[in-house]
Amino acid sequence: MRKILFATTALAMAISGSAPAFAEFNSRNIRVSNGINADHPVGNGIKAMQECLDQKSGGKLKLTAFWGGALGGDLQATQALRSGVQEAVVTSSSPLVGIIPALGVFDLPFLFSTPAEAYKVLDGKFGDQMNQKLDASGLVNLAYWENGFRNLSNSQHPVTKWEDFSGLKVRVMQNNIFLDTFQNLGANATPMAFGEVYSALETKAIDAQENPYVTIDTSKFFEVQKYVTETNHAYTPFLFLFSKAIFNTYTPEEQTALRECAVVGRDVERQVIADLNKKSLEKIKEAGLQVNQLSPEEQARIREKSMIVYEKHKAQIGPDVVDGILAELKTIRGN
Ligand code: TK8
Repeated sequence: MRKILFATTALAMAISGSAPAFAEFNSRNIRVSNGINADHPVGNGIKAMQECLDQKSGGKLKLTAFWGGALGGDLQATQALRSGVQEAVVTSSSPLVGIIPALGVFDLPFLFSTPAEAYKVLDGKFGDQMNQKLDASGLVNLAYWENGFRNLSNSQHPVTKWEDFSGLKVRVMQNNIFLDTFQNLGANATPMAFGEVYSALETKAIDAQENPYVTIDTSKFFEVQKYVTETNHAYTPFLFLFSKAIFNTYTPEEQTALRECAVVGRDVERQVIADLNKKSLEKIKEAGLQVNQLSPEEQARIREKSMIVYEKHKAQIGPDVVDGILAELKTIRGN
């Protein structure tokens, strides 16, 4: 009898001995919405993040992704986070400038020149400063994921120089800085939510849009466009945002797991984008689109003429924010 009792107690102890590792975790269903499709590298990032969460939480923290704007566009989903009715969203920073004007700094044309320097700024002190502003607006940014360098596509003619933008009906994100950048280029710019872009291109309500190659590929814009120009005019980050109202109800262990695993997912997502970029470009060409680069002279000319946008929006973004990022880029570039 004693032996049995001892055995049972030992078993119970063995079980409870392993249990405390996950005792601080509750079963959570975390809805993550996106405007892009499941085959975008964000899909790979979410998968990697889930594997990490499974390990840390013993399978208790579950991500459920909603693709193609199924839970609403970037802005709508972000507002749902702020009011605590949705857990998470992977969103572009650009449509959120109405909530946090400082985020407009990432919309400034030709700000970043390489992914590497963008990572240094976003994953470092400057990114933290922006995270504090997001936090003050009810949004916890778990990590900066990647959207990538944006390029122009259109259905009208090749764009090889400044003058070719003239009169092009270009969809821009719901963001004043993008609106001004394209108006300044002579385009007829129209702000529009991402979810409406494909059909607006298809029905010729607009001629053009701008997004990274990976999005032109996975959101199938190549089906309704004829020309692509490698403009690299902006690198706008994705934010992996969590509702602060909901985050605050989670245990510290759950919060830490989410933060750490969002970084694991980020690294996978960025790597997949780096690998997919070339393949997406090949796919776009194979679909029959004409792709061109800008000559270095023309690239420099467009860049130079776009600098007026910095002055125009500095006050609204916050002079300290604009000067801060430019100073940090100077240090990173070593000049
Ligand atoms: C997807 C958007 C998209 C962005 C845009 O929801 O709106 O053009 O680049 O990726 O965030």
